[in-house]
Amino acid sequence: MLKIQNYINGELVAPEAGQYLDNYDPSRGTVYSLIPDSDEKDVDRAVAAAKAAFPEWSVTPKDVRSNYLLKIASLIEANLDKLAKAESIDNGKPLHLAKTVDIPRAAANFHFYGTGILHYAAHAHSMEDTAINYTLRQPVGVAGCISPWNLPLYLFSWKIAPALAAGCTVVAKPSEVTPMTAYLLSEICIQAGLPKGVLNIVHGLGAKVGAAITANPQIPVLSFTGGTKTGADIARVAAPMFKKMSLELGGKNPNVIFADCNYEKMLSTTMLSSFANQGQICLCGSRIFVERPIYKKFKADFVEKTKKLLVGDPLGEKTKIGAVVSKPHMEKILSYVELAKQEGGTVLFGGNRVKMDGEFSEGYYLEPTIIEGLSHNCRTNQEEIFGPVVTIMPFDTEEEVLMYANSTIYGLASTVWTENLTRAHRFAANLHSGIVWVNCWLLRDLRTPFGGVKSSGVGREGGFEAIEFFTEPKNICIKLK
Ligand code: TXE
Repeated sequence: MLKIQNYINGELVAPEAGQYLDNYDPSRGTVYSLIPDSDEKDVDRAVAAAKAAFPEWSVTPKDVRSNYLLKIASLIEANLDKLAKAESIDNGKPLHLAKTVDIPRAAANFHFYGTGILHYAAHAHSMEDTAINYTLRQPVGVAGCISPWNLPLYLFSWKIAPALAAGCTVVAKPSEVTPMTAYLLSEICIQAGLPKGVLNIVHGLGAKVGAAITANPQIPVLSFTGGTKTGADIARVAAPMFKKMSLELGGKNPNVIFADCNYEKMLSTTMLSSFANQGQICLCGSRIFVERPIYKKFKADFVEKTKKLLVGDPLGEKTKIGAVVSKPHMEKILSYVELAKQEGGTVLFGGNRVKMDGEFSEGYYLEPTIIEGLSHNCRTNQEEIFGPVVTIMPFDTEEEVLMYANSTIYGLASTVWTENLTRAHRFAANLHSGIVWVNCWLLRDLRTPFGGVKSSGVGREGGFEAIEFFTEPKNICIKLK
């Protein structure tokens, strides 16, 4: 059985204590590999390596840093099939999704920051003939990067690439639920000749390895993506240490459909925004609000199309819905379906575990689920479920649906469907979220600021925002006479 190794100081090494955790294949419900059950000692070794590498890496010319990132990007592309299959087996997502979204985006993340750093410039402020001010942006130091299980390599690389581009060295921790592609990335970094200690990957539990990274006084900057509760736990430790933090947390995103929308485009995209990656994307539109004149038609069409989504083996060509990531997560999602019924909801379709046969009989498969008849402020419509479960609800006025959309503690992403340009601009401006898609979903330009408000997080990733996050601005004022 494969024993995943940590990547510390340029080498693949066992955890100091020699302990390992089971790593499950969610499509079969079986253990298929082992991951290091690392602890504080492993994190200390990784931090020492990152600290030792920082002086040189932080002054390595940008074009040299860029070349390493571009080399990693091209090796990810060259290993697309292997990485995509590994991601699909580790996470349970359809292979097609890993091949067309996860892994290409991981390569794009390294390519984007490998080129972006060459064009990043800071400002100067002239005081005419009195003085000149210039802003020096220097890499913060050793960056801690902690990422979740839903888009493993995609989100792991989304943090690591800008940190390395900015001149930071990194101690990174992937989710213990989906460690495989982070391990394969270690091998790629060795192949790319990345200098030792520049990137270190320590596998293990959040409460042990994640907490050790968070609390380590030699890590002044933390980039985290995961649950809102965990984000709060991290902030509670890091804030009194005055660490820089980027927290990309949960979401409970509204999908607002006006009667004048381009109906066919809306319906096909809503299938994706509802159920892609088994609904395990923080950007999924899990609360669907439909203007009353088209509610009945939408309900019938949406249920009809959802019934046709094939739930099956993630490696299957025709599979649209794979396995959810773990047994505890499957049970959490099913508990929300029960809660919805207790809150007065009607399950229009789905709500059950899909019992497969043969080698998949123990896999974590759920039916895509549509629920109607709930109030906007019940728990089912307020709490993040993070599975293939959406609620639908009619509305009559723009003011009413704006109140519904903004009524949760979250504020990550919103989707709006309307052909009325004035309304699109007005409604988007009034939504409490960091991202608004109009007549599209998950259309991403990596230069744009990415992140949420309220309990969806603090800070922004993407574009030069991420380079600025991993650097400290220093104003230097020079008297001219
Ligand atoms: O996230 P966690 P999980 C939401 C979603 C999901 C919930 C929990 O609702 O059900 O979060 O998912 C590490 N100190 N999202 O369990 O626990 C952990 O090891 C430091 C939304 O995956 O937040 C993992 O590497 N680190 C999200 C990472 O944090 C800690 C995507 C995320 O784990 C830690 C995923 C600690 N105390 C889940 N505890 C999004 N916004 O995309 C855990 N970790």
